[in-house]
Amino acid sequence: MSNDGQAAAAGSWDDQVILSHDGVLGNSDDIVLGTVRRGTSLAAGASYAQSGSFTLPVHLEGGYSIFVKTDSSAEVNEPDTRANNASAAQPISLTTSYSDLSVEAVGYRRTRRVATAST
Ligand SMILES: [Ca+2]
Ligand SMILES: [Ca+2]
Repeated sequence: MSNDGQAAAAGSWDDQVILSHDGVLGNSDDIVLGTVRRGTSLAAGASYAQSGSFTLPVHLEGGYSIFVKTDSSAEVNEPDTRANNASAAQPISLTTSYSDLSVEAVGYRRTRRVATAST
C-alpha cells in the first residue's frame, strides 16, 4: 500500500483480503477472508507491505479472484480518492481434496439359536 496524497494518512485503518467467485468486488458473493489492522500513520509518498495467512472456506472449487482493499471502513480522510483503494482482481484456482469412504467387504458370524420351551 502507498500514500500517493500530499498529507500523511493519520490514525489507523483496516486492510481487507476479499475472495470473489464472479471477479467483481463489492457484490453479494464476496467473502472477507481476513482483515489486518494498520496502526501506524503513513507519511505522504511512503508505502508499506503487509502479509497475513487466511483460511479459505471449505469445498470451494474453480476460478476465484482475490482482492485487497485498503481502508475498508473509510477511516482515513481521503475525499474523492477512494476509487483506487482496491487492487485489481488476482485470479486464483481452488481445488478441494475430499475423503472417499467405501465398503470393501461384508462379513457375518453364524450363531446357533436354541429354542427352549417351558411348561
Ligand atoms: Ca464478487
Ligand atoms: Ca485512495
